[in-house]
Amino acid sequence: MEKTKPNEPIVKHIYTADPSAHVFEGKIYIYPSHDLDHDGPSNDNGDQYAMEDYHVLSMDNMDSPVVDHGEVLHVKDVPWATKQMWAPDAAFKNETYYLFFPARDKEGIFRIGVATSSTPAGPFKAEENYIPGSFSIDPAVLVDEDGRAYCYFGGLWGGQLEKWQTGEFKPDAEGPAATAPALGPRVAEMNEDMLTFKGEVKEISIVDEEGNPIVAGDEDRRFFEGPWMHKYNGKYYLSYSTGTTHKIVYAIGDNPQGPFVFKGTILNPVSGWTTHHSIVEFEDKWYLFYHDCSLSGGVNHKRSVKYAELKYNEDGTIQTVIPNK
Ligand code: FUB
Repeated sequence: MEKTKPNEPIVKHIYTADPSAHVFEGKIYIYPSHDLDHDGPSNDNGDQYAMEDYHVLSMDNMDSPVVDHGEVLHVKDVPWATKQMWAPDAAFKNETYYLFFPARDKEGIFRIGVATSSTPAGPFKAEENYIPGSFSIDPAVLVDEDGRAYCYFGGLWGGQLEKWQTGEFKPDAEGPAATAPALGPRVAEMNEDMLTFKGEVKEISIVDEEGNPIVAGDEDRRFFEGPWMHKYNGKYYLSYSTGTTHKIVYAIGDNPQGPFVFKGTILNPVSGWTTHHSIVEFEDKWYLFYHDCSLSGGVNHKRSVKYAELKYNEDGTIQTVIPNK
């Protein structure tokens, strides 16, 4: 098996995307989407992202080959789900590994489900139902140092976040006006069981340095999809994709539920429409895991996971990663 190199696909035998990287049991485990190698049509609803299962990948260290632990969960084994197993994440608590994932339910509405395993490499067993009160896509779960866990989620367009502005699913709802505050990602504290939300789902506020909300028309800075949360020097870093402008950007806050002050760009646009990432510390260095479409020659729904080292400035801001295309 080949060693991994920064800014190269970490595996080439399957297409992988939306990597959520974690250090479990002293290794890096990566929980990606598994892109299907199909030639069907594309649209703004994201129908081309027709994924059916998840694989888990792991690396002993940053120089070692990547192990593909195989299929760990298939949509046919998720009682409530019908299709589109999009960007997942994983967390460890209660001596259990939890896989969080979005998929469409029997009514075509995106929901967030959980599956559990006694090992980070799976296989995972899905719960009977999705998390009650969950909606939209792209869950990312932070287990904070005090043991409290938070689930961040949300995505515009095909991710359906616009349709939940009233708290109920409205199939024809559109996003806010360009001058109105953008829709924020959602956060819910998890119960101790890690299978249910503790309280209400809250909308996260992202503001500029003057405290003004980032507006919906500010496509270089407004939230689109793919929230990720990490901590650095006691601060909470919320990072996400800007979708239409194809950047990974970040905002910093003092509280895991916000508000967050917009700071800048972590990753410039990659090849392909989507961009999606995670951030992890391993052996005293920080890494950005991301994806692009270079291996498929630019096919938006055939993506490959890569990584790059992430560096901070002394003031806690992050140096922008310039991807190779
Ligand atoms: O992989 C399907 C969707 O594309 C993800 O849920 C989004 O974040 C985007 O990467």
